[in-house]
Amino acid sequence: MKVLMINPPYNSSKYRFIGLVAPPLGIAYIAAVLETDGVEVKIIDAPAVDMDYDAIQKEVANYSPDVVAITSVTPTLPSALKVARTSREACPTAVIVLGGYHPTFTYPELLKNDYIDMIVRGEGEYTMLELVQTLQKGGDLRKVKGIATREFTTPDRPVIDDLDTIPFPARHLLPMDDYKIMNMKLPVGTLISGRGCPYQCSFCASSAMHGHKLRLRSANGVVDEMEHLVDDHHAEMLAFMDDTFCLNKKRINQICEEIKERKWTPSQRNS
Ligand code: B12
Ligand code: SF4
Repeated sequence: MKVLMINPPYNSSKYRFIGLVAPPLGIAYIAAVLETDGVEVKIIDAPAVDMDYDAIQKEVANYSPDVVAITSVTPTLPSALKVARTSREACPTAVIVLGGYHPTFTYPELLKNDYIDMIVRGEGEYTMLELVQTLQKGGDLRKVKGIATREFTTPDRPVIDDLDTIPFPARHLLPMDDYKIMNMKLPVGTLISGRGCPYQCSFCASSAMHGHKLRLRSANGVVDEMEHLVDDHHAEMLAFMDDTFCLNKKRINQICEEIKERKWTPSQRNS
């Protein structure tokens, strides 16, 4: 099976102004899990490489994937829909899947578009894996938790309890040299040390997605990933993209202790 994952174009003058281009960790996590099962995966991060709709459509036609999987938050929805529609034109046999925060909560509306076959709701790692395995074997999609089609909606998939069991995001599929923060010329690495938040600020989507709960990775696993970013991707700046990185002081201290115990600082490692 060949899966093409796409972060659709997003030309925000605000983010251009502050010089922020960050990796789409969600689809990179899903890609990593698919790869552990031998699935061939490619990622197009359109905002990072300035790819327009025509170029994406050509890539879809050339790659001829079995599944096109597109990520979307609310502001990128129009762009995600355009990528879905043009992907259908370019590769009519591919199953077109949308996932991410916006599709999770608006799937009945989105499925009115006949160029979208399926929505993955909630965390995508194991839903996509099962979905791809089921498509490959010709099994019963009604048994895959966390999806919606025009014909049926399956029960929610419980959130992943132990985040340490997921592989690191498949950054080797991303254009790592194109990411930057505040236009700085420093190679940047982003990571997530936990998911969710116990609070419920009215403007925030976190608790709707994850429940009112913060799940934390172990300090050991987080520092392993920091090492991986510095050693394998030459990151000189690390940015945590958590909703609530500082909420659990004990775990922050554990991360600091773990860094001290390993006797390194990023600057020492790069010298
Ligand atoms: C880092 C970040 C940014 C960065 C970088 C964006 C990027 N490239 O990742 C910047 C600062 C640019 C940014 C900007 C904005 N952001 Co922001 N951001 C985040 C943040 C903190 C982390 C994203 C992340 O990496 N998550 C970790 C991964 C593992 O989770 P995930 O992306 O949700 O992916 C999982 C599932 O959603 C699902 N999934 C996702 N995509 C797909 C696709 C398929 C096919 C499948 C099957 C599944 C799937 O599976 C993934 C793995 O489990 C999130 C909050 C959060 N903690 O998630 C907010 C968040 C995504 N941002 C949000 C918002 C509102 C914005 C802005 C609109 C803010 C603004 N007013 O300008 C802009 C929109 C810009 C844009 N194009 O995204 C909201 C989106 C809510 C919504 N309604 O869609 C969030 C959820 C914050 C919140 N808690 O409300 N953001
Ligand atoms: S993540 Fe931040 S904004 Fe969202 S509910 Fe928690 S504290 Fe509020």
